[in-house]
Amino acid sequence: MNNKEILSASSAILRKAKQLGADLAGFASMEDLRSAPSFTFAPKMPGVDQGIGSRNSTTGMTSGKVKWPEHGKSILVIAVAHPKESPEMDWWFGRVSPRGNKILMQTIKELCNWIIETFGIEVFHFPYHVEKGGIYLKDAAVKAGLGCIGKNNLLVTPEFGPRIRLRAMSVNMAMPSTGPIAFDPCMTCEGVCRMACPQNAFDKQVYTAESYGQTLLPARDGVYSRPVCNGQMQKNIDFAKQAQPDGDAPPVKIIKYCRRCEMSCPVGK
Ligand code: B12
Ligand code: SF4
Ligand code: SF4
Repeated sequence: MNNKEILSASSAILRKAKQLGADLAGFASMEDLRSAPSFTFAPKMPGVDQGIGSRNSTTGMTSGKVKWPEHGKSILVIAVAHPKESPEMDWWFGRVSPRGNKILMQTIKELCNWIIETFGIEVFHFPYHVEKGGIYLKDAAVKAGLGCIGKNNLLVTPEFGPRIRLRAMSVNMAMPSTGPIAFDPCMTCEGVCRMACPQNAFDKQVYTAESYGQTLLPARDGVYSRPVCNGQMQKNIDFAKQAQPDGDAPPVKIIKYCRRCEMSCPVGK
């Protein structure tokens, strides 16, 4: 494809992503992403592949390291809004994945098929967990121009604030990157997200630039404590109540993970 055709394919793919269910979509270069903060930090972080948000590794990579797909030049990141008015989009019904997650998976799946049929480009649907072949999605979203990393350690978008969930795929064609964008609402905000945390996960300096050899750290300045936040997730599991999802289905535990640092942010609709 020549440059004009690549530009036209890129716009068509981004349009299609939105038709299929994405609220936001963008392209990042895979080469750029290799040196992004999460990708360089995670392999140095103790316990990165242990705990609630991780799985046993099937990639053969060492802790925190990403297994990059062999054939992939650009990464397409999509976001689905999880508005305050629809909290159930983020709930786990027993072992059944949340509704928002199903929309994300289905959208990428359909997009993969459509891209192969339309352009004949090789694609790869990234699994959610890095230990299963996934990537660090927030950094990918920043590079794709969807938003910035906020003081709450989440991707904050101009449209929906941090109330979005992410998923990604790679395409074996160098698409023009759609980011990053000049957007940083945290510069002028006192950090209500941090104050809203029920576990005070942002209270102490946990990581320093000197120890990790990089200045961009969890929650920007290294104050986000993963084990403390993880403790809250465990509580959410332990105290989940049994309820009937719908119809005649048997009752299951509905897990509502903490979202206070997300819900308290004033940015977005
Ligand atoms: C493991 C995991 C967890 C673990 C550990 C979290 C952690 N951050 O360490 C636990 C279970 C505790 C957890 C909690 C939550 N999670 Co979680 N989690 C993940 C997962 C699978 C991997 C994250 C990870 O290990 N990152 C690596 C660590 C080392 O990086 P980090 O702490 O994020 O810090 C880096 C960034 O801040 C970055 N950074 C800082 N400044 C800058 C600046 C620039 C320019 C750039 C590019 C990057 C950058 O550099 C830091 C490293 O140096 C991702 C999905 C994925 N595949 O990416 C979801 C994900 C990050 N989680 C998500 C969510 C929503 C949550 C929760 C709100 C719980 C919930 N209800 O779902 C909380 C929020 C916690 C918080 N405030 O960060 C969403 C975030 C959406 C968003 N708006 O950003 C993701 C993307 C999943 C999804 N479905 O979309 N999670
Ligand atoms: S509440 Fe303020 S500091 Fe926190 S993420 Fe939102 S804008 Fe940034
Ligand atoms: S998800 Fe809850 S416990 Fe974790 S940092 Fe955010 S507010 Fe704190």
